[in-house]
Parts: sequence; structure tokens; C-alpha cells
Amino acid sequence: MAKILVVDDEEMNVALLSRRLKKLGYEVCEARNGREALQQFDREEFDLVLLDVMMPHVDGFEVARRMRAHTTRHLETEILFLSAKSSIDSKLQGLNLGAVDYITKPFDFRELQAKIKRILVDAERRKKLEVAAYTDFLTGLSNRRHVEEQMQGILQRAAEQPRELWLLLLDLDFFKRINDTYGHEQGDVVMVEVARVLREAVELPDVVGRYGGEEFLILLAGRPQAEVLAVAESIRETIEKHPFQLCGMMEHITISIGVSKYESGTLSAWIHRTDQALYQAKHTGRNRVVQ
Ligand code: GH3
Ligand code: MG
Ligand code: MG
Ligand code: MG
Repeated sequence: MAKILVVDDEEMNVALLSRRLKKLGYEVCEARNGREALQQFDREEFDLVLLDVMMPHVDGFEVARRMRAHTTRHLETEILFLSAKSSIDSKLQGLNLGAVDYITKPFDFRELQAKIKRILVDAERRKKLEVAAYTDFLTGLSNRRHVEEQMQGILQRAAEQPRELWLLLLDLDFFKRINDTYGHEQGDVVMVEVARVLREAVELPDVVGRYGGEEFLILLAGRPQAEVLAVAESIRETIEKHPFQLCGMMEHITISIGVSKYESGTLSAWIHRTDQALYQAKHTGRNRVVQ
């Protein structure tokens, strides 16, 4: 059930709203001033904040501003102002801070209830779309779009705070044979299982995704070369030994891996360099790691 934070300096307002929202089945937390609200926001994740404007010390606008500036959760929590300040200037200020709505007090609880329901349904739908836009449908890994966005972010942060970045490009060997022998659906089964192996093989990878048809990508940051090569070798070996049950037959496949360290230049130049290592791995016999 959705989690709502009620912020108001009037004890009566908090108690009443909290009780009525709980009755509707929402999980409700309470804050009686701006500072308390920000502390709770730091600690927990909320779907919605019902925010009073006039409060001593830190007012609702300032609370909204700081919540929006929160590095990781600024877009995941909706803010709805509830205020006796009814001027158009106040409303505009609230809405311009990114609030989804601004309701003036006194209000009819049924209106608030209807709006909360709508806001939460919309937010849920948007989150689902976001996840879908970033996920590879078949394997559940990050898709290429997400992989590239994440990598751009990592490159930017590394420019400010340098650390070693390693890239692995992995391509299934002779995968066409699997499709030709067992059919595309069984090929898909292999893809899903390889993805699972990759997820389990790497402890806290910075990025792991499906980069192309039967091509995967892993980015490891802040790890020494020996560790990166050991990870790559362990993946190669795990896939080689992994039994795939296809149409009642036991099959084995192998994977080739290109590895390269980020030196300088663009993301696509780095990927291209890694791809060349992968090409070498293919042309020197497959089922191997080449740096
Ligand atoms: P190589 O060792 O040179 O990589 O040989 P290969 O057969 O793996 O390479 P090639 O690029 O010739 O073929 C890749 C095949 O992977 C062709 C394509 O149909 C298949 N493939 C790509 N994506 C998927 C997928 O999502 N599911 C299935 N079943 N097959 C896929
Ligand atoms: Mg107040
Ligand atoms: Mg291949
Ligand atoms: Mg390929």
C-alpha cells in the first residue's frame, strides 16, 4: 500500500488527516514541522507528501525545495500542498517547485481523497513505464538504452573522481547453431539462463546489461586488473560448464569476452576498443577472454 507523509504544524490537522488516510488503508507517517519532515524523508521512502506551507522555521516551500534536491529520490515522491494560503502567488510557487497539486484549506476530504488516488495511480503507471523502458524484456537485465545512460553517468563521475573503469563485452559463440538446431524459443531459454549466470557471477556490478542480440556488457569500477580478469575468466568457465536442457537434450555453449580499461575519450570509442578485443577473442578460437 502507498506510503504517505503528512506534514503540518497543527496537531489537529495531522491527527485528523492521518486517521482518515489510515482508514482508507494507506500507510501514514506524521511530521509536525519542516525539519522533522526532512529527517523522515531522508530515512524512508514515501510515495506522497501532504505538505502544509505555513510552519515555523522551515516552511513548506523550503521543505519541497530540499526534497526535490535530494540526490536519489527527488523524482520518486509526489508532493501535494495543503495550505490556508490561498493567493495565486502561493499556488504558483508551490506548483513551480514541482508539486503535483495545491489544495487550499479548508477543503472537502473527499476531494483530497480523489486526488490522492489519482496521483498514486499515475505515479505507479509512470514507474512501471520507466522500468519497462530500461529493462530488456527477455532477460530482465538493463537494456542498451539504460546501459549507455548508466555508463555516461559513470564516466562523468569518474572525470571528477578518477577510478579505474573496466568494460567487458560478452558474445555467445556459434549461437546460430543453437537456434538452427533447437529453434528460436530454445535459443531464448539459453539467453535467459546466461543472463542469470551473469547476474550471479558478478558481485555488485556497476552495470550489467544486454547490449545487442546475444551480446552482453558488464562495467566494473574501482577494481584492479587482476580481479577484473578473474571475474571474466570465471564467467567464461561457468558458461562453459553450465548444462543447458534444450528439448530434453543436454547442451553446452561457450562465450567469448573482450575486456578493456577506460583510458580517455568518448564512451563509443571505449566500447569500440572493447569490441576489438572481443573480435580478437573470436578470431583466436572463441571461448576465451582477451584484453
Ligand atoms: P559467433 O561465435 O561468431 O558470435 O557466432 P554466432 O552464430 O553467435 O554469431 P552471429 O552473429 O552469426 O549470430 C548471432 C545469432 O544470435 C543470430 C541471431 O538470430 C541470434 N540471436 C540474437 N538475439 C537473439 C535472441 O534474443 N534470441 C534468440 N533465440 N536468438 C538471438
Ligand atoms: Mg501551518
Ligand atoms: Mg555470437
Ligand atoms: Mg553477436
